[in-house]
Amino acid sequence: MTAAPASLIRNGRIVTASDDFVADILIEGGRIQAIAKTLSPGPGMAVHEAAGLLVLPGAVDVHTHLDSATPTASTVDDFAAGTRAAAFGGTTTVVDYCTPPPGASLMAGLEDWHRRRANACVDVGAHMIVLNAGAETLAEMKTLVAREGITSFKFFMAYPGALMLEDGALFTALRAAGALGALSCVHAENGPVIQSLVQAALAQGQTAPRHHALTRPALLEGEAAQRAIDLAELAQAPLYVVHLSTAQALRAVQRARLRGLPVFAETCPQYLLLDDSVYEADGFEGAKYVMSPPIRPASHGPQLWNGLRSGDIQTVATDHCAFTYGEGPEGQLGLRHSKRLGLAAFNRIPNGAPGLETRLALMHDAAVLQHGMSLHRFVDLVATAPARLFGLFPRKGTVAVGSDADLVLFDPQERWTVRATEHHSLSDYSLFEGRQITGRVKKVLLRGQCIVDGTQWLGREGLGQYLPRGASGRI
Ligand code: DUC
Ligand code: ZN
Ligand code: ZN
Repeated sequence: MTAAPASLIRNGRIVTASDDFVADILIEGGRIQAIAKTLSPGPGMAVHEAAGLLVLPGAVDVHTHLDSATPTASTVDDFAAGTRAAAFGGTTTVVDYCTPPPGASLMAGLEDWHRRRANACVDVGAHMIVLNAGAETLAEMKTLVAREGITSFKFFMAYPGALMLEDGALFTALRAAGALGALSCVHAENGPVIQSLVQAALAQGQTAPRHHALTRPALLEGEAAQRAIDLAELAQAPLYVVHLSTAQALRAVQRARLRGLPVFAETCPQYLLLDDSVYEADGFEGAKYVMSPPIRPASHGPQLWNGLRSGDIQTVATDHCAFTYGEGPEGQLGLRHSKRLGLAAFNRIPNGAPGLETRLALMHDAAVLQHGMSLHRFVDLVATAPARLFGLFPRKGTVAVGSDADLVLFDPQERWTVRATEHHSLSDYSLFEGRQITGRVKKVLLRGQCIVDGTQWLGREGLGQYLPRGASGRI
């Protein structure tokens, strides 16, 4: 694959997790070749004028489900659509969850994932979801780390009978991952108790979307997070709690970190910016917000912001797991991607929502402008820390000589309004519809190639490369 021609970014304000200065950036061979106060373009070299703009590292989203079959439906964004949406939102690296089909080996699941990711428009890595802890699976985990550059695994404590590992298997898998130096990602919700609450709700005829949230109480995330932490400590496994949404789970993480345990946490914009009043919407509208964990009561958000401030939560990812609310224009996308699968009962509503395109701008607006965080912390949350934790730093997640020239030219002052009709996901709604945001992605470079220029798409399917990842870095 040939690298993009040499180019120059001139006069941008470069902001990384640690630095903030105005300079020029010379790009050659897809990498950053030089950063200096003034650099001269070579003959015919493309020059991107960045005066007045921030130059940020391409954002890194370490939690997506593209072209993925879930127990109830298939996500609507394939790698082409999902990563195009990512690019428009300033995300140039995605680490996606590979779910092996039921009964398939991890290697077969990975092969299938590689086939599906071949049309990605930005660079992609994979985490592997582990559905059992049998000897063959444990042996495959070893091969994935050593040979395939897959250095993180996800274990579910929810969805009994489908995705869940019961505690003994979870402990075995954690121990194996820890011994391999891999990072264990955990979906922390108590699946069996949720199942009991769901059955009780349905037996009483409670079928509306809001019962999704009512049957997955915050306590059950806190309980599972603490259990996962305890099991990981015993198993000597570094742990990463994905999509953390509650004060209880955060307290469990904080207690562990105070004791010096290698426990990390991720949250998502929807848990920081929305509250459970979304489920009071008319009719079936609440289905748009059906995800697991659900959107929580308003008291949790401020505590999650405190967790970001204190550093107990290190990353903000999207959990982009997009479905449609309708069935696409003239029904062309069909029911298999649609929230409407759950019209009759909330437990049949596909779990998940889109988010890839809005994360960077939302977090700039919310973290920097509304919560007074530094630009450095913002960059760390959406790019640097995820790159470090998932073995991609310093190739990704920073602006430095030798790093991939994945760069976002960002106007910190432009005001705009989120409209699903203008986004690039195949989903037909946004969790943040109508929200006014200050700060907008203007240009995006992937390994030196300009793939987004304003509203213009200059990228292409298949441009994204597979990212074998190294060992998780500690932060
Ligand atoms: N967990 C995820 O991480 N994504 C979608 C649904 C779920 O349960
Ligand atoms: Zn999950
Ligand atoms: Zn997810």
